[in-house]
Amino acid sequence: MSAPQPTREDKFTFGLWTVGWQARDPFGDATREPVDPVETVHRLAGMGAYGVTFHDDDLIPFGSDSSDRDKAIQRFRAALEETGLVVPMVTTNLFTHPVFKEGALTANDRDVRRYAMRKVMRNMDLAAELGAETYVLWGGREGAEVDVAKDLGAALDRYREGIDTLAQYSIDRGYGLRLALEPKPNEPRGDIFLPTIGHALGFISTLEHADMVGLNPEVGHEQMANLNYTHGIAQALWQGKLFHLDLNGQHGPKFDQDLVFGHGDLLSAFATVDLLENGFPSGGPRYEGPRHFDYKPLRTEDMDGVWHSAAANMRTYLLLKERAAAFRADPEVAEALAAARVPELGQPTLAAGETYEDLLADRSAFEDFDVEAAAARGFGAVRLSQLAVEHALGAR
Ligand SMILES: [Mn+2]
Repeated sequence: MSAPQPTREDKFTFGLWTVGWQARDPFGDATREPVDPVETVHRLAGMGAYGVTFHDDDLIPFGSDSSDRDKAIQRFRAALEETGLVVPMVTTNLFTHPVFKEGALTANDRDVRRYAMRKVMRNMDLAAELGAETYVLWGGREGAEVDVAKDLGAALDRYREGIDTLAQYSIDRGYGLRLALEPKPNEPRGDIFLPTIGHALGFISTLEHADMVGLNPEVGHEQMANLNYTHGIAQALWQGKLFHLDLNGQHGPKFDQDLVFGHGDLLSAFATVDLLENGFPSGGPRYEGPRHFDYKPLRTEDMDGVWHSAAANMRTYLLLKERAAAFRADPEVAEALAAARVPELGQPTLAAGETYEDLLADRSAFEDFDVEAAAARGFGAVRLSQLAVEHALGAR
């Protein structure tokens, strides 16, 4: 099979912190040197990426004075201009410094909450300057290990206050930044607030500016909670809340692995790419944003391995895109989908203009409905599953 080459049109983006991860883990020291963000921009551009994203501290080391800060931003901007890479999303590090050990926007310590809010606002200024459209908030330290050490209701009040204030800031400054919450069930905290896509969607509905707050769901984070990522982003998309996404790989419920996209549950990755590229079979909203990779090159890798892993994310995505297109174009798949009555689900249950009174009067719907015959019908889902496997394996 020939290797598809990534181009800008594929809209692949990477966090500076991905290839820049020095592979420090709870048990071991860094195995790699830091990477200059300017080098990352040039390397990724050379591979066909579309853009980069960053936390404030990825670009401007925590505690930099204003002249060092200006210098870091200036060098980064020059690299963007030279390569044409864009910055569609920016986020804040509210988790590394020990000041955030008990939380940031939901810390018990009010001074820490005020500091966290200022840290986000300062970086929203930079995000807007760089033309970003989405501002991600991952609350890695928003949570607890000890239930009675938090007022859980007040924590949600403060979370809502924080997001409402930041949304108002974006509106008043004319930044046009939409906020995207990133759910995660645990790690680094024992339990993190807004642990899944569903929790976050419920929370967003309580916000003052709910219209400009959506989600940035990550593959591994949902799979850590033993949930189906494709189903999760499908609901976010259906509710107009899929503002951005983090693609990576994970082997089920265990620590956050941040593997290369497709290097965990490959069939789930196939379904994810099929949804992103081909949409819902019956139509509806489509995701048009960047295909953003949030992964960590394995700790075993040297820098050659790091750049190889960056390319692997894009290559796997493009291969799955080809395979998903082949699946959708296969007449046998169309026939199997029809046999499974998948297209029928796109038909409203009541006919146009039909009321529940009409339904009550329809004897064929109930009194004369042959329940046993309907119960005996097979749906051929295994046949569809095998067709998907064969297409994913390139056997068809
Ligand atoms: Mn992760």
